[in-house]
Amino acid sequence: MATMPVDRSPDSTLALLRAGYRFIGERCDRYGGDVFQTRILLAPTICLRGRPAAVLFYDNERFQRQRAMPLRVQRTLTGRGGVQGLDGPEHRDRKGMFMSIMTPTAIGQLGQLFDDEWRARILAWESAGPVALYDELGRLLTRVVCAWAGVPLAASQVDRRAVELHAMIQAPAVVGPWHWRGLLARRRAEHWIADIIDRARLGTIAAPAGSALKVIAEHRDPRGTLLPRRIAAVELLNILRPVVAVDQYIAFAALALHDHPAWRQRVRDDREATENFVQEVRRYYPFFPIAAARVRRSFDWQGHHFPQGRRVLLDLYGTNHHPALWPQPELFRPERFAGRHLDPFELIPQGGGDHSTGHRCAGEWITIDLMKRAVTNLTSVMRYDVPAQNVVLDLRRMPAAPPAALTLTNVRRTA
Ligand code: HEM
Ligand code: MYR
Repeated sequence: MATMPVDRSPDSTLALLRAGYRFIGERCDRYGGDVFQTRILLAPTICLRGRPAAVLFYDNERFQRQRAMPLRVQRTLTGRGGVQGLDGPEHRDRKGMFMSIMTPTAIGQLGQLFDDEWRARILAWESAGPVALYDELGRLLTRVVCAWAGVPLAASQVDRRAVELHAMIQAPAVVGPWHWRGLLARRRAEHWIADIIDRARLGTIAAPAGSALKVIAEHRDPRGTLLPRRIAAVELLNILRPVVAVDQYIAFAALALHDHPAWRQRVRDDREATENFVQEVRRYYPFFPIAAARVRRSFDWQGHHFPQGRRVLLDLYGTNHHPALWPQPELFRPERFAGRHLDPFELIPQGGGDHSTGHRCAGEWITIDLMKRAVTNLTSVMRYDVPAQNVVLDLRRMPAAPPAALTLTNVRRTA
């Protein structure tokens, strides 16, 4: 049996929160491999990165999600009782519910609403002062996703719901006031959405066929039972919150266009270049750092023992920056995707493996579609200046901070 390198610190939770996205990668580099053990949240935890590790991690026979996600993440980001923590037939059924919402027609409708809103907002941006892109997009996506999902939202409520959805995303990996803000935001948002689930079930809100509200409010498990109202709210928020979170990737795309101006021309009227650019944004920029699971039954892998119940973390960011998969990983080079066939375990910013049978992100196609549209809108529908500003990627913060800082001036509509 090979000895798994062990991080000597008695507990590395604070080190993880301090080192952020590079925590696993730095230690893997130090130990000269892609696996080590440490203690996180006072319990032994195995950390992994790379393609073979991703293949292992997404094997449902070996890993389960029950009790995998730290409570502080559930209480803010994901909610409790939702799809992320289910296994086996229960997961298959709940994931089927999500995937049934993601038809090409529905994704196209969301995209059309997004483009229409974006074009309408340019007018307001033209006459406004500096545009804080991330905040603007947060409100825009909140309006768009609620309209798409069938969730009624008064114009006066847009700001507060956008702030709540952002607060949940910003809270899981911080301590103190920003964490508390996320706890409160989740309580309020679950209350808001549970009430809407009740009204959809009573028929006092007419949820359109195929909308997320209708599908989730009316979903019956294999025993024919409706989801408890609080779980239905957690699941509907599992659509609303991450669609709003796409604003972070769009802000990263805007930052990449600013830092690599030659790509502004290249992506214009070129679908393949746009696709490659968006994939490189998802690979290069830090967002969802780590996926978590527990060993279902003891096994050995590459000579290392994985005991039943052990928590295992897969470094998504580190896999997207692994030199064996991505030559010169710290360079932003969209052309690396030209003609490259991607298997399901290489580019994993939104998880790996299969969407329907595993825990890979249900919203990956939506994310890519919205990002492509955003890149087209930023390059072919408007022009703008990016005033000198200090936009530094801080990999110690999860999620990384800079998109919040990106500001545009002199916005003009061009098409
Ligand atoms: C799961 C990332 C957008 C819905 C996940 C996972 C990651 C992720 C890393 C977990 C993978 C795992 O546990 O192995 C992201 C990122 C996004 C994004 C970075 C960019 C904003 C979306 C969107 C939606 C969505 C737009 C819905 C419209 C979900 C759901 C799950 C999930 C429902 C749970 C899947 C399951 O447990 O089976 N996402 N996501 N996400 N995501 Fe996303
Ligand atoms: C979503 O809302 O589900 C998608 C985007 C969330 C990004 C959150 C980034 C920070 C999360 C730290 C969690 C650590 C998980 C072990």
